[in-house]
Amino acid sequence: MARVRFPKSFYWGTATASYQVEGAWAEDGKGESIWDRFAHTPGRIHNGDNGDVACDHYHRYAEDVALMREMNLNSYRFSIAWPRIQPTGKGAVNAKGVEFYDRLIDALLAAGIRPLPTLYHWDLPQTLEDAGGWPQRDTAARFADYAEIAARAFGDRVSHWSIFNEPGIFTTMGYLAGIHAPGRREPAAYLRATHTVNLAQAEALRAMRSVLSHAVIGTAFSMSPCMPATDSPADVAASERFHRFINTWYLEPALHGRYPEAHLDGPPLEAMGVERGDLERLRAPLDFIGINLYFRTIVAHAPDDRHLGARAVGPVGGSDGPRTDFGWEVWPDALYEMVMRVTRDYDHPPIEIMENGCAYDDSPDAAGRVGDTRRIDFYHGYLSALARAIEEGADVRGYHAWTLLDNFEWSEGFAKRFGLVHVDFPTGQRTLKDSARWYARVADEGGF
Ligand code: GCO
Repeated sequence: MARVRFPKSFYWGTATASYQVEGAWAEDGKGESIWDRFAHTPGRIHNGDNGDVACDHYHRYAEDVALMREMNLNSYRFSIAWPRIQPTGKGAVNAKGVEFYDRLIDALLAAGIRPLPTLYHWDLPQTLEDAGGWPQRDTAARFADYAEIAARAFGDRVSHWSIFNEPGIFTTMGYLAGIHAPGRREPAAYLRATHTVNLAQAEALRAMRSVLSHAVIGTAFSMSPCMPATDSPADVAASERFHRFINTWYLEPALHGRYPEAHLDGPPLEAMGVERGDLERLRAPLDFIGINLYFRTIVAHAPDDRHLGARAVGPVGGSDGPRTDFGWEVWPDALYEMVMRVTRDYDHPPIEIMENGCAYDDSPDAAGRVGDTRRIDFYHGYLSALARAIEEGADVRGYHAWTLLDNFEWSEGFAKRFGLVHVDFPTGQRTLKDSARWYARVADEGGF
């Protein structure tokens, strides 16, 4: 008998992203994306890796769907590569790109697995970046066009959608820190990008709704509960500002048509390029809130930071829990805290956990077995915390482990393995890790 129980109708899934798994980067008419360009630029990615082939999911998707079936999963969160659908980010549709996702969606449905596509997991068509990228307001309109194309193409079989993946991360890492594509370090452009993305989220939602009145549409937000470094009033206040900034910058505009009060001097609307009437335009009544969560964040007052007056301190996460091979602290309560905060602040919205997982570098032993007990412990802890939140009233509909396959981990290349399934990159061979077998039992029994 299971001890930790989940609702009967719960979605058990895994998540992936197009650039991280598909490969086939220049096949069947696909256009170049900012991640193709970035990864092909020497010095950008650990070990000079790139996603040209990655897990070759583009060709091996049927095998991957069979693996999910073997794992008793009933939801698959994947992303659609915009440059497969519109190679230059505007204009005519590339039929062959659409056909790939047709095949994938049909295979999932035949296996009894809900397809949950994300429209944008960071692979912007390079042509649009050449025209200014996300800091350029017009990109929002281009994105809404693409969202409508996707809704028309797949909406007869897809009921649940995610608009963006982690808008807070791709804007910060891509336009401010320059660690992700397109690799720009431009504070002014970054501020404008955050506003374009918020506009794009709302315009895409409206465009999709015009075609699919009953679709269930959300976004996968990167979230991390903020905890003050000390109980001093300054740290407590800083922690709250930081929370508003990292967790609600793309959520408050959608649900309430306003930017959160995160900055010391209020949101820098002018620098963000906010025009008259925009705040109303930002409203996008999402049907669910998607949460991607990996760790908690410890925050201290930072007098030298003139924007937020706050900064994250210490290693990734806190200093009390064990660490993954990425150096991130394992702190299961973070998931409980975040889900409960969203539940309180937004009046019990439907929630889907869109990503949660860990990197451990375990490989097959001589007998071909991958004994990744640390990953089982991780999921055991986070799922227990999630079950507690559900017991206390959170309306959580599904959980997606990040990730199905070891894959291309952005600037870390193939060095960080997050998969439930081990991939031998030279051959593409897949091996279920012990964690995959454990997760399969959890999905089958609805708990553990
Ligand atoms: C993100 C992305 C994933 C990552 C995962 C591990 O959170 O950065 O959504 O694509 O691979 O989070 O870092």
